[in-house]
Amino acid sequence: MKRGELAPMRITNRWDDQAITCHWHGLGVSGDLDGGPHVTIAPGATWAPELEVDQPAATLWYHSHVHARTAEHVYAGLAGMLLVDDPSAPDPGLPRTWGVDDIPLIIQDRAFEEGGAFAYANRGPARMHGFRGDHMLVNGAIRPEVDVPMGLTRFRVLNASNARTYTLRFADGRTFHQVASDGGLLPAPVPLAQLVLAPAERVEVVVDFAQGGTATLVSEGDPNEPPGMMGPPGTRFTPPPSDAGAEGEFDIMTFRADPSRPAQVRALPARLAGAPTPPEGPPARRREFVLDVHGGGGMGAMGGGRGRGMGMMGGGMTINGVSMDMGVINERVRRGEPEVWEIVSQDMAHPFHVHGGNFRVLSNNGTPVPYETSGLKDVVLVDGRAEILVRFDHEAGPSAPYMYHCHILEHEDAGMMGQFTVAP
Ligand SMILES: [Cu+2]
Repeated sequence: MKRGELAPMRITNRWDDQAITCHWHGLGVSGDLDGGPHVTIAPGATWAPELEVDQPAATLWYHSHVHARTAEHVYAGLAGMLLVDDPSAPDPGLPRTWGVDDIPLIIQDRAFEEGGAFAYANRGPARMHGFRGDHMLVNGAIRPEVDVPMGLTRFRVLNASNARTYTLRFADGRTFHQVASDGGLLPAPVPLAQLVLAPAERVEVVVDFAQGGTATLVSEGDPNEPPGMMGPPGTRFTPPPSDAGAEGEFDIMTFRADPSRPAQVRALPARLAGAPTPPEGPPARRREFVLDVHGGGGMGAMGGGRGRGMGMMGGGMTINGVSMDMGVINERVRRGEPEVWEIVSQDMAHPFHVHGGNFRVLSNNGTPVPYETSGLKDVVLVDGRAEILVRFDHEAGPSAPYMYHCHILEHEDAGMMGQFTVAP
């Protein structure tokens, strides 16, 4: 999509037995166009919204968002990457030849049945901790290899996994530069040796392959994954071997610098045009959101039996003590008014996502988060407490409200989600 255009979309549901939705994750549009749980597309039906695109260039995505079915839908494949370009912004000088030195990487973990179909079971530990597969897929291929030019390559990385948080780095330890986060370009490239990418987060990074050879992208294990949980019951876990060899580390994919492909871009720009620090007005209000996997008291009555029994209890996960109810508006927000939201994660880290616009992360566990390294976000991984500065420029009425929720999809489906309206 291009900034300034009215993008006509057509989404047809070819499933014959269940409704879907199409949520534009990260796109600033009103609630009726947002594709949340209320905007369902019946089997055989077509949804044709016109989306007014007015935001900086960014790497976004889209996915089905039916309440209590999102994990199953995204796992089955109802997700994709969505790019917004901004023709009115100055060219930042980054690699931009699509498929050559500007490459999308949609990272997902999957488990397979014997016949090759995706295996999925939302029960037991997967219900409590989220589902993790034992194979790494990038753009739908298992641990692929890709040839890149002998220069700078830009990767637009989306963690489209249901639950797995990655800590990404290269096996050879090379430094790379982050140039964008969820909401678009950072003010300047940020050098990194590794980065954490929680479910639904995006980063754009630039990697230098001028030295030639190969580089393998690896991840550390997920701190949210309970010990011994390696894929669903009944599937064989075959841990992918890693070049790096560290405990819990695994390969994601390999890049090969191709001497026959000359570099298109050799030098990283010092500044990235178009992302000044947004003004920070005084917040009109503070709200607190407490994310709880144990539900509204049910597990407490069981003596705090953590990690077991959620499925048997049938209890919901909660935000501020209540599970998602399609008929209840949990918060009412005024359009254009900055607010500070404090997100509290108990027991494990939760990636908190807000519909309707970007936010800034102000602090994480009391430590200020500089805008220069974080940029505009729509997902923040919270392990403890985080403060975010939100402001909504579009409206969402009670018939199609915005959502805030944990983006571990099994948590979202179990009720760790709430609804809010935005009105003048
Ligand atoms: Cu969660």
